[in-house]
Amino acid sequence: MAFKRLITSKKIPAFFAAFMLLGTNLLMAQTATAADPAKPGVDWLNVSYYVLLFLLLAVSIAIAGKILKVYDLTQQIQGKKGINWNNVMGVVCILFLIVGGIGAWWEFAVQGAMSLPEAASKHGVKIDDMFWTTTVITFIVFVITQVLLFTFLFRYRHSEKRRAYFLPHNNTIEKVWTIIPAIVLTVLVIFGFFTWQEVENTTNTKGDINIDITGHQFAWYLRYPGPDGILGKKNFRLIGGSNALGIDYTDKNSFDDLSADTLVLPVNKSIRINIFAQDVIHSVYMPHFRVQQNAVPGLPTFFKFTPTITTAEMQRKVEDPKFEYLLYCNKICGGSHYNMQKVVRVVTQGEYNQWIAKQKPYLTYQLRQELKLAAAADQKKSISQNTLALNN
Ligand SMILES: [Cu+2]
Repeated sequence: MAFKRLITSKKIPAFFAAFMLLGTNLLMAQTATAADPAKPGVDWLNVSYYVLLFLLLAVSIAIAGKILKVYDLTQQIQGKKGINWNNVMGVVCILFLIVGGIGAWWEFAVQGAMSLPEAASKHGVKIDDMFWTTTVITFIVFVITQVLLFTFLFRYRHSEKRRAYFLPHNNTIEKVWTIIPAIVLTVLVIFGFFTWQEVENTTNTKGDINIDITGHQFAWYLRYPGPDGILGKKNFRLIGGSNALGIDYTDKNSFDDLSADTLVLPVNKSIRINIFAQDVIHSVYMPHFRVQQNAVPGLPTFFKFTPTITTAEMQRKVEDPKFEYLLYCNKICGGSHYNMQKVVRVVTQGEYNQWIAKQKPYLTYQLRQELKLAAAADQKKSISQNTLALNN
């Protein structure tokens, strides 16, 4: 009874209509904003205009609903039938299916291209294959179920002339809707499993180039190995003064390590990024390379990938000479989280060699002085301790 009351209440069609209108209005606001290239970002004036317009339309629908209700009641007082809300509901369902279908298609056609930029790494192509397979399968299921749902709501709406067919149980239907989704989901899960195995490639964890990426509120530190190709050891206890990463200079491999502002990567070389965090959780996110890995304090991780398209090539592809790949933080890590990004530049091996030759050593003059002072202080301490011990 409660369900019948809900179905026959005029609130449902009003809700459907309002929902469709909100969607359309927000999309219009977005298109209107995007249409003006001189104004990047969200044009809030435009958005508020459409939000107000939406509220106005919602109020109008509510008023129309009230008027209909009054009309309905007067008809009933006069002994007439009044409005058949079941028919109204049925028609609204069909309208919702048509408008919703067009909306879903519009969303895909206009904004689909924004969902994933072209993959610029070897494994990215495999991730995209998986993504599109899943999208196509779920889209087919979506279309079939929505068409059936709303068509049935319309076709079998309540009618005085028809008695409902009572179907307590049907084994065939149970089998079909259990076995088919089980097979499809198993295929998708296995596909995902093998793709992930390949991406992680745990049999060979070494990269052609090893780079440390350390997140802290609110920036990324980069450390490249020097000519020896090996990154020196780190120890969080040594963090302090100019030694922001806590590099251990008892390890000779640390002496030639380099610091860099931009993450520059040679194309078609396997890159291993070692991921660290110094305070809270951050996340290394490079959408074009389909790379995302959490940076967790106290839990060093790594990710290996091979960039395949240089920045210059991508600039030509997207017809934007200012295009840059970016490294973002993808965990909301605090107030300036939005600012935690770095330019990533993929270059040829020759350009990379030129660039790396210009990078400054992490061991700066200031850090050397600090280390000398610290060593001297240590020495002084041990001498005074020795003297104390002798005196006693
Ligand atoms: Cu962050």
